[in-house]
Amino acid sequence: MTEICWVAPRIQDSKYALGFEHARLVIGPDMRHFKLMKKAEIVEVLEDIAVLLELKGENPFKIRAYAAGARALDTLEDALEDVIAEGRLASIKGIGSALVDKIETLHRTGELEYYTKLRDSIAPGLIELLEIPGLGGKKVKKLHDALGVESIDALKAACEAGEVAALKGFGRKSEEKILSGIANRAAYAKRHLWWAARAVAEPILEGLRALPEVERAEAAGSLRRRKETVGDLDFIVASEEPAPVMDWFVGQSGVAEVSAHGATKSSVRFESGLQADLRVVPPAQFAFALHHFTGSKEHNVAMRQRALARGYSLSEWGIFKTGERRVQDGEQSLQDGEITSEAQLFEFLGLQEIPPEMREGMGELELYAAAVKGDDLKSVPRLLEASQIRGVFHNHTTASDGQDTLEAMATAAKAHGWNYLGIADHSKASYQAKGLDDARVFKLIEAIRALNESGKSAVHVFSGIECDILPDGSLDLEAATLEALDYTVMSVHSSFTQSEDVMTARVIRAIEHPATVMLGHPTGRILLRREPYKIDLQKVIDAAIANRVIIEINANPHRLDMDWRLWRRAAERGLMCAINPDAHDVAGLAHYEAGIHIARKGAIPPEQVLNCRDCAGVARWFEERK
Ligand code: DGT
Ligand code: CA
Ligand code: CA
Ligand code: ZN
Repeated sequence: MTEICWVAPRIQDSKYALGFEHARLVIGPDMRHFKLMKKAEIVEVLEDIAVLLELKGENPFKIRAYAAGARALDTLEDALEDVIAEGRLASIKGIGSALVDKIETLHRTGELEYYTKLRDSIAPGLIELLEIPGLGGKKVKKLHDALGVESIDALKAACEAGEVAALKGFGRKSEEKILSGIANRAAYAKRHLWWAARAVAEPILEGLRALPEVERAEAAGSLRRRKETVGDLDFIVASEEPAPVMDWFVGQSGVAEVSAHGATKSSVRFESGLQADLRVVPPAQFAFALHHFTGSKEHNVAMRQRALARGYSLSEWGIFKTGERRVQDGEQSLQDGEITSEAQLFEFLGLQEIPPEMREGMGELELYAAAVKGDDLKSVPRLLEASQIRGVFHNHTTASDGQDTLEAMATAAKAHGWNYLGIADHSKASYQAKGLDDARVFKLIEAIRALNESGKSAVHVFSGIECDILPDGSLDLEAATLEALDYTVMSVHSSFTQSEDVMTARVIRAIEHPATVMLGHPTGRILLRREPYKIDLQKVIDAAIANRVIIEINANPHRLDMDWRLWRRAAERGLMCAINPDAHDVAGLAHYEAGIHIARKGAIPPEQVLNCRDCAGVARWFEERK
């Protein structure tokens, strides 16, 4: 369960943050901490119960009652509070009498004894097996009954012995799938979402900075470079008195294990599995240590080579004339002689300051070198800033599987300081997400028009749709419907296992449709959970550029595709991007920040980010596309 516990509370709401296609068992102690449980969380508990009952081999009617109850609750149009307050829960189709009490209890207290007891009655190893893609309650029960499998290790051994392939209802293919699921799970468990890691790092950083002995404290490593996933946290502190800082660090609440407690270096592991390193250095070394431990390794190698070529050796301790002590003053161009900041270190080596996001050893030194002389400032990337964002696209409302209304989302957009908000609910093929058919799209367009004209919305709302790209590449809605919207986002939500050729042709066909404005989450990856589907992204990028289609940066911290590694080249070739939080509630809008990090890592110039345009500029882009 490591990865689940890991997800910060704001994105804990799993499948709702991700879209229905990621429905997946989420059983965690976190559930118990909620008071006044939200509808989405109750749906998850009911779904969990159905799976657990399956695993126990209970009566199918009972199982179906929970599954049906979950579905009925999920598609409930009215607010759950109201339905409960008016005593209408029992009258809702699909919610049996046995469920009414349980739903009310969950809603009121966030707890359900029946659920807790059920979970506790099952071996934890079996519950863990449910995390492997493709294994539901029924299959886990079969594996347990037939092979006595009760842990992931045992399942792996059974697969390797060919016992699973021989089982009725499994076969060689599903054995392979289970094995790759187990391998992925092990790799995923080693890393953590950036968003979740940041939530852990922030209070630690605040705690360190509040210590009287601490002069400066920063989080370095991949967290500072804003990588999409983080292996461990790296804190660097400047202090003359390391001992009390170390003691505070290893004594923090939540520390499960102290792996090292040294004079200047300590390492801890939190209950969630995330580890953190702390290094305390004398203030004069801080800039060097911060730079070194920010990395990346590849960036450091390039920096060291540059220093060597100039007759210096660079390390976390400082910069020395080869064979001598640390550079203090004299021939150096530094005003005050000392290097006390990263900017000065870069300048000393003839570089503009390289932002941490760009320090991935992908040629950044060349990009930031010439500019110091002032003759080629063009070559220094201008990275996107949060203050340049004027609105965001691709957000869901209660019209499909969002948790908040159109009006609430617009109000929240205003609170972010934006001028506009793009709505893009699901289309009908995403039936589990209550996707809209053509008629409902027209109603939504009308509702958005009315809201804009009423003057009640503080931001302008653009009407859009997240329209499914069907397996053959055709679109889920009529061309006339798509044309009536301000803009469209086309996404794949089904048939993920198509061959690379078929998937690539499918997506390109959608890109070539005249009504397509944006391509949504182009790889379907769920970080640390699901691999991208097979697709030739270079061909997709070519098609998008040729057709002036925007590729989104899906800013949901679980997705973050298209990947930043592809953006640098694609942006140079003129590809436009939009930062799309894919928010399923008002809190989800804040994820745009993770999208900014990807745009920065991808060095996408602000002119190529649609969100930097004002309302009229965005409207013009949409209009010119038609
Ligand atoms: P992570 O934790 O796997 O997400 O990635 P990082 O980049 O945070 O790596 P980590 O925590 O192993 O080390 C932090 C930084 O320390 C790393 O980015 C660069 C520096 N560093 C660590 N080991 C080496 C090394 O062997 N050579 C060089 N040049 N730098 C290193
Ligand atoms: Ca690290
Ligand atoms: Ca580390
Ligand atoms: Zn989607």
